[in-house]
Amino acid sequence: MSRTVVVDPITRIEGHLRIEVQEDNQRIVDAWASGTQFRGLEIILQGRDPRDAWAFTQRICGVCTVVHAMASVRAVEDALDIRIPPTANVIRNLLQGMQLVQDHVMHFYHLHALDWVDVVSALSADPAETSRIARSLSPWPNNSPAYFGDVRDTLQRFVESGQLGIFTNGYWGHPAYKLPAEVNLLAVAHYLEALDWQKDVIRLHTIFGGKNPHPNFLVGGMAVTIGDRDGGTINTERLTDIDGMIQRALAFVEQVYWPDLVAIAGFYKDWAAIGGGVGNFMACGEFPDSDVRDLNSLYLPRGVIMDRNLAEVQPYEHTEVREYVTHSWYNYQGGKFAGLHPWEGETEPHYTGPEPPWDTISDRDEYTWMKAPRYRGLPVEVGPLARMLVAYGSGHAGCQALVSEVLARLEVGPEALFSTLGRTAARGIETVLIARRLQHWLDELQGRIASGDHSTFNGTRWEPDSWPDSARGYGWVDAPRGNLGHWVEIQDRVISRYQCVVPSTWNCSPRDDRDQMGPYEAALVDNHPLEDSQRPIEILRTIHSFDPCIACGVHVLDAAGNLVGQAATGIHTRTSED
Ligand code: NFE
Ligand code: MG
Repeated sequence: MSRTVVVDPITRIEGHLRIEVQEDNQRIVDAWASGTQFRGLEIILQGRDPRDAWAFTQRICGVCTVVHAMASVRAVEDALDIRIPPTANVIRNLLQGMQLVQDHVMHFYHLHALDWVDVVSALSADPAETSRIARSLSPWPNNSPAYFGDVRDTLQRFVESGQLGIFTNGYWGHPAYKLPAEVNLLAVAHYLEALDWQKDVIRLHTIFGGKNPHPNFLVGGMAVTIGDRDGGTINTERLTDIDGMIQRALAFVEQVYWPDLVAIAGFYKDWAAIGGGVGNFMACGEFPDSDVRDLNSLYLPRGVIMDRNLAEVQPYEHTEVREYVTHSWYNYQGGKFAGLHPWEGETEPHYTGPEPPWDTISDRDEYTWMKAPRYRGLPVEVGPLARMLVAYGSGHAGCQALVSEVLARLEVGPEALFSTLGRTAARGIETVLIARRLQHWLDELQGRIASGDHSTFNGTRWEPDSWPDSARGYGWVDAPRGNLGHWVEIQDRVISRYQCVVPSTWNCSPRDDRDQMGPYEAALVDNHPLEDSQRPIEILRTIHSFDPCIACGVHVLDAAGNLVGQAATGIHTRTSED
């Protein structure tokens, strides 16, 4: 007898995600991922000035605060054949690089760690022993017995007040938690430290982009001026401030996040054989040296890996992308089995039920607001694991060194990468690489400034009368959660069509025209345990390892902000006869 287990909403994510699985004998045998809220940004953009699009698309998400603006300005620059000055390019790298580092650290501590770290168990930790462990792992200075004693007392006060606050609703005490109490306390201390750390380092955005979240962008460059005289926004004092943020970002990544990740992973090695999924991976690459068209200059390379074959990295061609709506609440003019490239893309919502409140939706033909993107007809995973596999397979020395270090310390082989644990480890590897790279970009910026290269804006195509009557462009960003594409079509100087295919759309994709599962779904049926259907922590582990953002993935507000379907909250289990 099998059971249907519904987790809705899955917490600690951005947006509304519902997971339904079929469980049989404590294994997951089938799975459905559903984005349950409709949005409408692709429609809102029609008829608007393409120079303004970034400010709208950026509101797709409050987590990846930079990347939808970046993808948008790159799409418009591609359409209008605009090259940005190298100084603007390096400023974009710094903004995006710091966002990735902040985003990944926050994901680990605030969105994912509590799937592995039992907060309540930390109450019984011995602070002296936690201190000894901390000193054995890292030179990070907050490591005294008194410090960890204070953290434990703070946690104790939370619990005694009856309000676990940010720690409410965990499956505390679940036997799947494997860390000793002292390691749990260490992780809780760093959870709290990471909150303060992130708000310090992300001030880099306020200097280069005026504010955070949602710093300012500009088609043709960046909206900053350089110079110590003339009131430039980038001056010696601010560069010193940025240098400090970069140092503190790197110190936390190398001395806190990375050692914690490797230490915690050591207790969960069984998760290196669970949750792999589709086995196809794609990266559009990121961080161009000076010109986004020079793909050889990308710090993280572009490519596709099919069927877990690390020996062959294939080229990525955006023309091979199609989106399907066979199992989604949309209509295409060409019917439910058509696959459309985003330049021909359509966004026509068509909700076919069920009426809320929902019991299950997995038995419906259509069950999500996510479209199903496919590459050469196949589902692919995007994100840190995809990027690190492509970098590894392409011979990226820094990536290979860190991958080898992790595999050696965990005593596992490369096949362990294709798993829930591999996904979480790859995010850490990438964070170390980019945190180290930030200093390189700052040095480059300072060198350009010293040599008088102060130009941050190319205005040759700013005026619409310099544009062709019709144009189209593709803007790509390898965002924290993976390959992001914006496709714009401009007719008579306004946007005639705009399509976004977003990392979480790739990963949270439903089944397609050929009934192939999307990456979340496939990962949940890949050797996947589910011990206690009332406390489905295993589902959280694998889904959170992708770092889901459903606000991004659906990206399509009803103009009035209406919730189209009101889902039941929480977890329920239904036993079926089959
Ligand atoms: Ni809303 Fe986003 C990232 C983008 S995810 S977080 O990273 O693009 O799909
Ligand atoms: Mg879309």
